[in-house]
Amino acid sequence: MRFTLALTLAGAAITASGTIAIAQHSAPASKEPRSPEGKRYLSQPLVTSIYTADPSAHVFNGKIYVYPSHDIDVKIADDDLGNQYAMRDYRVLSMDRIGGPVTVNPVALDVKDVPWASQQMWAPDAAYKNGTYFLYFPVRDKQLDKNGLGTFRIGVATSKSPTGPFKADPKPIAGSYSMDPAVFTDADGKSYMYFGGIWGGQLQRWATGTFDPNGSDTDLGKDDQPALSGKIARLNPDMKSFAEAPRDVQILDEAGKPVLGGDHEKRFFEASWVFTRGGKYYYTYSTGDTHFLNYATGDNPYGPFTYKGHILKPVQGWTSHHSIIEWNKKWWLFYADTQLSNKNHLRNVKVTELKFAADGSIPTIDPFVN
Ligand code: FUB
Repeated sequence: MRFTLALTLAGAAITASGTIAIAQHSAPASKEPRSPEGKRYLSQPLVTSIYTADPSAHVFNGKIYVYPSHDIDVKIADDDLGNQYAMRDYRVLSMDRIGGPVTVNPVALDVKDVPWASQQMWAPDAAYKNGTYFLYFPVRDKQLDKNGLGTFRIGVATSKSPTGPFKADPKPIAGSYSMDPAVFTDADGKSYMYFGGIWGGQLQRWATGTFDPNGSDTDLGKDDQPALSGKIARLNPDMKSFAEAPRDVQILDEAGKPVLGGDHEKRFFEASWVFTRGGKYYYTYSTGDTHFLNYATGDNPYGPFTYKGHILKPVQGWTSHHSIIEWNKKWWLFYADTQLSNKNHLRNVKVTELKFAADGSIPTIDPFVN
């Protein structure tokens, strides 16, 4: 923690708008931060004045905006449902260039201003269309399950500014459930929401199409069956409603068979993100309990997608959640670890360059360097 404070004070400047800008800089080799195991980190936190995770990055009008979860320090023990992730609001990060100063903007949306929500504002995403910015966010509603917790739904909020404040619609998106929305707009202008996450994200409770409030808290014990799939639904032109019932995003293995539930290094857990490159659709996601970021490729937004490999090896901390953008003729992976706190629920967003081989494959990134 001593290091965190020093970095914050050395690198922070209050801007005219009253927001806090943090300059990234490298520490001298001798003072370079190291993991509890003594490893050097591949990259440094984008900001240190607040804890951030689940970074959804976008380029709007040539500027980079990151829509992260805003982690807070609550005294809740870690559990498989993720109760320790008790976030209450969103704050947008913005920067003119990667490697430059990062602005932490004021609160963009607070859970108290979402009429249907109870708690846990988890990984958001954003989109822009016709002069309006859309913030998509998962949060528990007020319909309690067997654990006394609300059911995750996905909400939408709008603003004329990419940094908010955003105004939430009075109800969640009809037909939405689970968490981790990621909105992808294809070259033809059609937009799709990918979403879903198992365990705390409740996707396993929707296996029959309707919510089972007494259903399992995990996907365990079904190793020989096809793994649970993330979901996709095309959005209507209003960007606020589904144009169709959600469908499965199927991931096939190298033999063309569905990835099985027991294959924890390949199966979908949470954190969908889609981009296109070289005519291919890349479906990327987290494997949760094995802590990888993976990718699979297909030839249309719905898939099926064929598993190709790991994008990122496990970071420090339990969760791994990311986004990928092209900026300034290079590709960038935004991700998060727990460098600043070494606590699973207090994460910090980072960025590193993502490379592609000539055949479109992605060499696996190690979040630590030797
Ligand atoms: O940040 C809360 C949850 O943890 C996210 O929604 C998941 O993707 C995981 O990062």
